[in-house]
Amino acid sequence: MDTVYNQHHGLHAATHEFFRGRLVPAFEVPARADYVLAAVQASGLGAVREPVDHGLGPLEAVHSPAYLRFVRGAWAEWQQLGGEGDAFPAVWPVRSLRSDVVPASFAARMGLYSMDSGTPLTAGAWEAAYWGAQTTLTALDLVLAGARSAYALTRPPGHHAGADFFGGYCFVNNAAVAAQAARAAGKQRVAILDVDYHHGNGTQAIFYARGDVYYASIHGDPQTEYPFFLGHADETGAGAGLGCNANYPLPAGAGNEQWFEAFERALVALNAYAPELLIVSLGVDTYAGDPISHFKLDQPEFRRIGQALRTLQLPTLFLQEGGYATEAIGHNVVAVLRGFEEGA
Ligand code: OKP
Ligand code: ZN
Repeated sequence: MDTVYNQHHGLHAATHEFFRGRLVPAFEVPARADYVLAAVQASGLGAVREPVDHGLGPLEAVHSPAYLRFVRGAWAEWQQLGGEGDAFPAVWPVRSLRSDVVPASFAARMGLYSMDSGTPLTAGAWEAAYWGAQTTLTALDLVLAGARSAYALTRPPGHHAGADFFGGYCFVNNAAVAAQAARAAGKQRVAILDVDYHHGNGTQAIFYARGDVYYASIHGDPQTEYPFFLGHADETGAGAGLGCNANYPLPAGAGNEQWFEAFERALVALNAYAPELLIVSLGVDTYAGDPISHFKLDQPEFRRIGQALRTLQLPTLFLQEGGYATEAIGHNVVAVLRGFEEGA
């Protein structure tokens, strides 16, 4: 299995993020990808390739052009205002406020186009997110050209980003960009399976009313876990997408057995959808050693995840999402990819 990787991710290097009202050292850091790259190179899995630039078009097929324009220019605006350090939103257009008028104020637009204050907008955020999407699209090309699977080694992650907002460390929704590009390339039914600890609210929302892209996620129960406001089991899709969204929330603290029970139910339902392509939002923050998440998966389980995914017998695109136990991410990701290559 080949990997697509880009160095531009390193330009997005937040030092701090807000946590419980204080600035704490950032969790979503360049070293995450460095560790994964080292593990991939040591694994002999396959070649490591560079992304091909597909331009803004595939991003605009998922995100609003106004949102993309804002993120692209946000750092320059922030600098113009004399901003010091990374930019954070602090005010949001919640219920009873208007979100149909785009304010002139930068602070107001930061809120209009975001969902939380936990996502530092850095000097290189746009560049990293843009090339993350190109990395994803290049890995998709490998699969569309007939490869059994490919892995997009990207950061920042993408699954919390919506059509017109950033959040949860995410700016561009790579899974959604890939699914939409696969549809444009002629795949009729695409399934996204999100195994990150956190519910992929952005991905779900983008395809919620569509029958051509199926979304399934196993994640920490939003009653207590980020992103809190989406990811419940009764969210099954709307309109043409009814029955094409499946959430498997599990309580914080869930371990190997509980997680795999839900995962296997998700695989059965996804298989019944009969997709032509599988996109895996591969977060490994389900690991017991993850510093911000609360499932208890042990290292051998990651190989089992890959083995189980292979049984679907689908062209499969793996996309990197979360995983914050920095030194363990590489091992856990490679274990999934190896498990997939080897089978049971
Ligand atoms: C992104 B991905 C912890 C508070 C939660 C947001 C977590 C985003 C996770 N400091 N902050 O799904 O791995
Ligand atoms: Zn996560």
